[in-house]
Amino acid sequence: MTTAVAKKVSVATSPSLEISRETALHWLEQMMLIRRFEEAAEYAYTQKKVGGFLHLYIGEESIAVGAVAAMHPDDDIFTHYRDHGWVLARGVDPKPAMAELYGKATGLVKGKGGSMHFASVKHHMWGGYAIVGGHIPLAAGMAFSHQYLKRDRIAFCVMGEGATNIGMFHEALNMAALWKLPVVFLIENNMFGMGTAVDRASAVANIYEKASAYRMPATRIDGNDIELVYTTIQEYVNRARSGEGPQMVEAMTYRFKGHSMGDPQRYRTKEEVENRRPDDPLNRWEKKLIERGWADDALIKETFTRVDKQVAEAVQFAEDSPFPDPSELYTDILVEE
Ligand SMILES: Cc1ncc(C[n+]2csc(CCOP(=O)(O)OP(=O)(O)O)c2C)c(N)n1
Repeated sequence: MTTAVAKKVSVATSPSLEISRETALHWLEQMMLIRRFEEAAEYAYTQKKVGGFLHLYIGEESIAVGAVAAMHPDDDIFTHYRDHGWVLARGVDPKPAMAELYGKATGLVKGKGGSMHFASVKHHMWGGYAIVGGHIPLAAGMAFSHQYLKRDRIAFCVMGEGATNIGMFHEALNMAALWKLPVVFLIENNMFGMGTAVDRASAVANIYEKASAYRMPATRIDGNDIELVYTTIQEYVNRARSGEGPQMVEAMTYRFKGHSMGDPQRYRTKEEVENRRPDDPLNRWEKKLIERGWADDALIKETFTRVDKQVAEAVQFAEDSPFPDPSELYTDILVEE
């Protein structure tokens, strides 16, 4: 593989279909689950049942679902704080996920992390980091351990485009490239870092071009096209796994909600958001499945009903669960030898 400088943006066209109807419907259900889970979380937040920060992934679901499908279950994922979708796509039960948002003892990390720190070691899901860019060197470190111990695993590092302006991004990319580490960096370019548009924050308009400074293969894709996400990530993950060193994919997307709850969104107009609605990845996938004769309105409704029930049960579980005992303040803070 030669220098990064990437392939052209793939906007509208999907690659030829290689997935089964069963897989297609599974992806649909996973995207619906993430959507409904977050809508329920948003509602609970407005009722003051969920505290702290809450960053919603609505409009970006195809990236997590497509990318997770392209990896091995024991590949290690590190994400930023916009992490609910990644954890659910990895197969984590929505009940402990919801309980974590509620700060309950039955939560994914015992109610001590909240929205930004979802993690499940069993699922090779290492979190959920609130410091922008802070997890990038951790992913490189995990990739180093895979290489050193000759494991057949890669590290997968998810971040927003804003994180690529942070020093740790460059340090980690440099070392990853120098040591040819098995790591894939995925940039979810949702056009804004908090209230700052990408072109006001990054000197480089095409984020994936930053990889070329480290001679890293990179590409930019339409992240709202789930099949394209799947096939591209599969290709880049395979390369990292087969010893070709670090890789980068920039997935273009758009977040429909504010940066986090309470964002007045003065940096964009309502019209701008509405104009992006036809590109909603869930609706696009529904339409595609109907066109292919793989689903109809009744099946879609039925799937939503199933997902709604699952989310309602998760909310009930969170509501019914106890808060952690105050003694929990003193556990999980040191590693015992
Ligand atoms: C080191 C650091 N600086 C600033 C912040 C405040 N902050 C939180 S999210 C964010 C924007 C990051 O945007 P991006 O990486 O594009 O991710 P997105 O939220 O759009 O998914 C900022 C500046 C932080 N958490 N950490």
